[in-house]
Amino acid sequence: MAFDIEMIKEVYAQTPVRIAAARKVVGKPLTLTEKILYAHLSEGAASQAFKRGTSYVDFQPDRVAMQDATAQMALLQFMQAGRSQVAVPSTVHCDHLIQAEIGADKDLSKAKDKNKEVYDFLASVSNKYGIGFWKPGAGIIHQVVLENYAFPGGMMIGTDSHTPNAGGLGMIAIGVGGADACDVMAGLPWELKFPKLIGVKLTGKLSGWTAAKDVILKVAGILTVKGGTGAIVEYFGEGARSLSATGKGTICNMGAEIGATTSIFGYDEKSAAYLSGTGRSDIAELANGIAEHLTGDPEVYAQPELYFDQVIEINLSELEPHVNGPFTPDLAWPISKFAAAVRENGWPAKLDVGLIGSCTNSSYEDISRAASLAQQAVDKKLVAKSEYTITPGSEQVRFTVARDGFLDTFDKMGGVVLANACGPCIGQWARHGAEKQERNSIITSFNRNFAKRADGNPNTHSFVASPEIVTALAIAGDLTFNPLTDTLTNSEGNQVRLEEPRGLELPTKGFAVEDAGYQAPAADGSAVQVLVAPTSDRLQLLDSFAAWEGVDLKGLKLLIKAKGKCTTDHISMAGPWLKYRGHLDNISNNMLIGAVNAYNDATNSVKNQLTGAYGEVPATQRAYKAAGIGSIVVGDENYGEGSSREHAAMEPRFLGVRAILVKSFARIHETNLKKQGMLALTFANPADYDLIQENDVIDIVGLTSFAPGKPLEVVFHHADGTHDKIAANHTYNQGQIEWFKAGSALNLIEVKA
Ligand code: MIC
Ligand code: SF4
Repeated sequence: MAFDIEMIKEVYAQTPVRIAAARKVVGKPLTLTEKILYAHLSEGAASQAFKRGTSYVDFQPDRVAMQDATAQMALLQFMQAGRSQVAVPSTVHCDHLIQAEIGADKDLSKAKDKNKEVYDFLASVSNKYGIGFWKPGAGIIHQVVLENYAFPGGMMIGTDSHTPNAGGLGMIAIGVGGADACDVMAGLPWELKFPKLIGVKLTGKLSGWTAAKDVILKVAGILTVKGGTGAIVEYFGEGARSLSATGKGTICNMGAEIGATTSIFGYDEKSAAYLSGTGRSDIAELANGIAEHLTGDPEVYAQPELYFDQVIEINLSELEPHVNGPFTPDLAWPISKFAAAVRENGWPAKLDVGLIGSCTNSSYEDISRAASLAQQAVDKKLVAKSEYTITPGSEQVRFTVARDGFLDTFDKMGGVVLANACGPCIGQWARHGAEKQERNSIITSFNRNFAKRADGNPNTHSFVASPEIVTALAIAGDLTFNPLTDTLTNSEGNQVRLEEPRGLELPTKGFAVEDAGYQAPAADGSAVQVLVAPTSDRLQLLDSFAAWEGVDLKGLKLLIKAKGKCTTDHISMAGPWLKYRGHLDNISNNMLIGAVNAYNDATNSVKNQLTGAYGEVPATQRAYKAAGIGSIVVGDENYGEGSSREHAAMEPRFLGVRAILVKSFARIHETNLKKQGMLALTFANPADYDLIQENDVIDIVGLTSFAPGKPLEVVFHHADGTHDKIAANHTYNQGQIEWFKAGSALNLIEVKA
């Protein structure tokens, strides 16, 4: 069904040849990352010693994966590209649109009903263009990919920022916007700035309460949410080899939270065991045949500081379990310091809900280790004080853990098993009472904990930890409980201690599944009709964006000067808005509604410069659009952090915003803006952020000689008649400037098609 052994054979035939060619030009030992990148240069890209962080390089990924919430826009664009079939193996996964409310079965059948139009659309487009379709209930994209498609030494892109999960199996897997996926599916090369390389040397071995999750929680604390921007993180060392493949997947998956392009581990015995455990021993055999090419050169790992741009060392034997948060995934607390942090900061110590699962922590190992704690709770007569939910990552994992009795154990502890889907992780959570906006705490084994993300309540303090720590804290119902040192009072009034969690990396009886939920496409899809009703409020065919008018942009209004964190959740909220992911006009009504206006510290309240009145951001921008006036958005550091959703770039484009001018960008968002024909600019001098005033009229000058490496000029005309002229940097190369001129990258593919 799932993997394409022929394609993998081809990749493995080319890999040694291409690496040998790279060795000649680079002239020194190679990291694993370099090997895989060089093995995937597109036909046209000559092998040369690329400059890290500077050279734009064309690659040819082996496959594409898309999840339902982003696939809609990706495929609407693909339909415009004029091709009859996808050029590389591609899949769609229905995971984001299932709302968690009661439990797996009821929630799934409700979702199938509610999202029928969208699922039918995705199924028929997939069928038509040769794309594999994973039905709702089959699981979360990254788990399904890890189980079925990821392979050592491969390269894939996915329309989701957590695509790097496959790095756990030694694949370069990168999250992108739908427009990038559209290029690759159309057979075009995929462009990436040759990344910087961060090496993480893992020594020692995990034990006791510490889990793979704690490695990435610790790394997030060290590197922060922007420290990985433009870099690939390569893990190595004896500690790396001791981690299970799914544990490695967790680390790579959450590497999205440090802004890394992706993260990767080398091929080793654990990878081989996982491949065999998931029915792919033939791939393990092939990989064994070229094993030396599926890991970095020994010289690199012996003296990493000579080959990586930055090196971090973590001793797994000394690593403590961590809890990160609230409101940002990089606020890292070792468990021994967490209780004091909770008290000192006045965070609600009572824990309302513990949630395990998600794409990053829903493996057999995760679930079995969490279940060992649940079993102890039952045996030791502890009644879990918090609500507790479990989202399995795939039907295969769910079926297997059900067979092995773990779901029954959770049930005895009062846990609720949710559908194999993203659910609460992306705000698909009908959390009763959230609308009261009470201060409360939750803890999850997910990736992200931005304000409002899980339940829409800005006062929910969300923390991130391993499934083991989440389970222990849910049993205690108290964030200040440290399972390593503290006891709990059981229903008989006795003090009891939770022993260290235990689990299995892979099921001893093997994985099993009745219906994995896969639907293969038609061999010839030319007769398949894809229908989009013109009256639909969920799907809308795209119109091309207008080409650049050929002159400097003058007389623009300031739509909003966003202050502080402005993630894609702030720019294009998910949760209730996910339903409009296939309808650009409708989803544009959420544009920037979560961003904080620097002039009044309020969200979704900006000054309409035409009337002087304050109004909602989307409505204000629609007023400018109606008046034929362009605008700009100003932002702070790491603007567009988080997800790959290109809606965060398409909405401003659609509503007539011309430029986004910020202190710095997150990688995927910056590319998404460029693809859609927007100007993505950064302050040459970040302090110039302070010069812009609420009533400014803005000009962007220099576009007629827009060129790589040459800053543009932005003039802020203030209301008092004075002005400030500043330099704005950009990272457009010549090809990307052509996208801007054409109105979007897609406009160019359409012309060529
Ligand atoms: C997320 O975790 O934020 C999401 C929801 O998976 C997004 C994709 C989306 O917005 O659809 C991501 O990570 O890219
Ligand atoms: Fe889904 Fe959450 Fe993973 Fe995003 S981070 S893919 S929403 S489970």
